[in-house]
Amino acid sequence: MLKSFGESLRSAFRKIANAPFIDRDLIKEVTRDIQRALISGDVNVKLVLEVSKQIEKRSLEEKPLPGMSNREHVLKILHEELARILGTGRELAVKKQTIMMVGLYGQGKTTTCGKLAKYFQKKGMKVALIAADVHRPAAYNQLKQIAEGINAPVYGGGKKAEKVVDEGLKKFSKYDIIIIDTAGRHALEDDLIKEMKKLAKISRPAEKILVVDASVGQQAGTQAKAFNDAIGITGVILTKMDGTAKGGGALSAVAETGAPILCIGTGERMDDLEKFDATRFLSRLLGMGDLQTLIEKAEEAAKGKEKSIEKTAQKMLSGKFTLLDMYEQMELLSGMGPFQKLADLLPVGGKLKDEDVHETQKKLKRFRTLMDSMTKKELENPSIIKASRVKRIARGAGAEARDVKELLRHYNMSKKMMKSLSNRKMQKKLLKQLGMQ
Ligand SMILES: Nc1nc2c(ncn2[C@@H]2O[C@H](COP(=O)(O)OP(=O)(O)O)[C@@H](O)[C@H]2O)c(=O)[nH]1
Ligand SMILES: [Mg+2]
Repeated sequence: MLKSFGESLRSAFRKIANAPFIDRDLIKEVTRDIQRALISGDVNVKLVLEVSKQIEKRSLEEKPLPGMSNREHVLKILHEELARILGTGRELAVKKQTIMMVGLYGQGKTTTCGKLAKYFQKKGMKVALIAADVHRPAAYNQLKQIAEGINAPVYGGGKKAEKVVDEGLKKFSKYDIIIIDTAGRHALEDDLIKEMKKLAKISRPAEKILVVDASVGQQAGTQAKAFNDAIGITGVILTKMDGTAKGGGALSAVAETGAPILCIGTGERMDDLEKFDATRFLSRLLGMGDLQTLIEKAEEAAKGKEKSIEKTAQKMLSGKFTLLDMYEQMELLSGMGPFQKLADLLPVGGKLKDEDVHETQKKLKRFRTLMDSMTKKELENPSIIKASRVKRIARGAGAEARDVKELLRHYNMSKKMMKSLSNRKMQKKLLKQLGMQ
């Protein structure tokens, strides 16, 4: 009999999994997995906390779409929240304009200058390059080599960045697109920022693009903020997405500046520049594997809940009933809307309407505190709790003696009910009410 009872509960639980009700524990667990996935993808911790808080809130407040399980519901919200921060990206306008590239050393600025030049050439634009990284002689040579490969003119070689830019702009005034490659530093330094500001003032670029290596990670947000504060970033290009990095730093950079991702670099060749696809980016960031684990974990959490329903049901029928059982039962009932049928039979809950659920949850909190200051013996056999123990428990929980008495009254009532359930007639009634007989 118990087995079939368990089976019926299981199938009921499957229904619950699809019911318009979200279990708080499940969401907490899923949210924790999401946090783990995002942090391992290099997303800024503060941002992760913000996002997960929002996911938790929305998951609890919003009802899943019809036909959508709770798990899918939470995942959908996760996707929406991340997409909201990330945006859908923006395509660079094909028009006459000056573009200034900024970023720290080695992020891929010079390479991306060449890629962008080629991209605009393919759109039929006349493109020229200016090498404003005057601090390293090799930088000019590097850009020259890249420019040769794509047949674009380049101006550079001077000692002062402002002068080079000024002269370059004049020289290329007939060109459609002028791309300015600037110097980077190993870290954000004052003179780098000053130089950026001067160059932006001289060239008045329509686009000020921050180039960020996908593996930069949490630092990306800090970098982006500094450049944005100095010159105002209009877009982000994420490079080295052909590597193993998940690019979570980009999420932080975008969140910090509000500037959209323009495209992504996927290799060292001049053709390795791709359109940004937010959904693809997000599934990479979370990892399909991670998403899979997330779903599996959520299912396991569901199974755990199912087991506890089964256990409680078995105890109900066996007549053995401790304070902990009562607590578990209340917890179950206040968190399980569709279990109203079972609730009808329990003295603790009766019919749990929304306001009752709220009341029960409040009571649960109170009871939990009281039970925390009880000994194992007292929890298992509350009949030993006499006046002196009542006083001690109340004191330990920072409560009044009458609170302990209320808990005991509640327990005794529940226990009586459980006892009566253990006779055959009541069992039959229970099963009938649960639609199992
Ligand atoms: N795999 C890969 N390497 C890249 C990409 N973009 C740039 N690189 C490499 O990164 C290194 C630094 O690039 P560079 O353009 O000199 O960076 P800069 O210091 O910011 O100008 C070079 O070896 C590039 O070939 C990319 O999208 N994928
Ligand atoms: Mg460079």
